[in-house]
Amino acid sequence: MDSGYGITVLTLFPELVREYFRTSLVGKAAERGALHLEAVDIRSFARDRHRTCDDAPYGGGAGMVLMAEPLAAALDSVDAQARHVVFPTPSGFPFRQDDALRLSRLDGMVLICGRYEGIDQRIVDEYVHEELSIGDYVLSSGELAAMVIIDAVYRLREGILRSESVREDSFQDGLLEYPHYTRPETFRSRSVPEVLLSGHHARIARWRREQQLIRTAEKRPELLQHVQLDEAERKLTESIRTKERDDE
Ligand code: 6GU
Repeated sequence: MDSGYGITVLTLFPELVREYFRTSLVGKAAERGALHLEAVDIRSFARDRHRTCDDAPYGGGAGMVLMAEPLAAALDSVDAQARHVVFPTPSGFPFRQDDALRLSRLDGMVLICGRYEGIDQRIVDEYVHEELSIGDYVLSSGELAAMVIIDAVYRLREGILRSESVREDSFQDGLLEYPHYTRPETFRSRSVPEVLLSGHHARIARWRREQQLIRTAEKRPELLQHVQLDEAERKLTESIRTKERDDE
């Protein structure tokens, strides 16, 4: 199964990224030929004998900035002008499930891992199609964010290829997931909810939907704006939100 989906990561820590490729499920998918993975060492494109890849920012300030020249050489070596280039950065647009789905429908991507202070803006202007942030906190460099993006994208890609259901995922239907249980039936005097043992599929589906609504209303009420609710569901979530306001 070769989908032709190609992922290239440009990084100063190629061993870190290769270890992820080697150890994780995304690596197993690559072994099956479902996608192609590559980590490119930016440092090997440095021009001086010290292999310098970063320098102090013009205008002053803390930290170091990835230099344009090694990065451009690394990008050219993977034919980045003809590919979709993603720059993970805390200053990017928020990365969400629908971005993962959109990226999974392309034929691959090139990810640039910078230091958190950033990369020379001229590289962004010349090569980058989108800047994505994985959340409102700052990481010291882009590798972990790139791995997060790759994981979210490749599993959807596999889902599409195997026409496997990804519909039940959190966020795929705009709600958080319902709780899961497996054997044993009682663990430290905590029993599995009765309904799940009933074999009554309609009741189980109703209970799960209700749990999703309760969890979402409690933890992520802002997500409910984008979800179609019937009258009873609207009342349920509203009662939770009212209760939370009263508890404050
Ligand atoms: Cl994409 N990169 C870094 N360095 N920090 C982040 C981030 C990305 N997203 C959130 N924090």
